[in-house]
Amino acid sequence: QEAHAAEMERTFIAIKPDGVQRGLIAEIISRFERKGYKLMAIKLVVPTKEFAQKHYHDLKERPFFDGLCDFLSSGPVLAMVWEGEGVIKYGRKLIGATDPQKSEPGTIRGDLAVVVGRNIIHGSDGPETAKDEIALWFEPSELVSYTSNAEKWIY
Ligand code: 3AN
Repeated sequence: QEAHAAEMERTFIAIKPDGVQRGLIAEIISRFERKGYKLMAIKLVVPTKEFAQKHYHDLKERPFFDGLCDFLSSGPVLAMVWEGEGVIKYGRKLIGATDPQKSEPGTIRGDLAVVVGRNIIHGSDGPETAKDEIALWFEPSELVSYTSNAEKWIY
């Protein structure tokens, strides 16, 4: 079980200021938790605009980049690291399409959001991004390694 745990995939998930302000923290966390993913790190932070620009650096050529960075830095963001088999890809599935109008019902954005500029949650889109985003948002010492009793019933 220990060797297995060491290989587990991790992703960075953030509830953006709209999700926090709307009181959706518990709702969103519970979807990852009930699925069987494991919470490794969590903190509530108000990012600076410079930090938001770093987080979204891939989008800096897009017309909505400035507004997006203003928005991410406009209030508390709940930053998290979740771990589990396939968590990067399946986490994106739980989240739903970027545009909530195109997100399926049953997904977080499909059930809880209406427009793309207020889509309440971020999730890393691949293994490299996950590694970079975890390193940007968290110190290694903030990741908590532990055994959960549920794991032997999930895997
Ligand atoms: P995702 O968050 O699904 O990975 P990205 O990386 O393409 O999608 O976009 C990052 C964020 O940028 C989105 N979550 C959304 O808040 C914002 N965004 C994307 N497209 C638009 C758009 N056309 N207009 C406004 N904001 C957008």
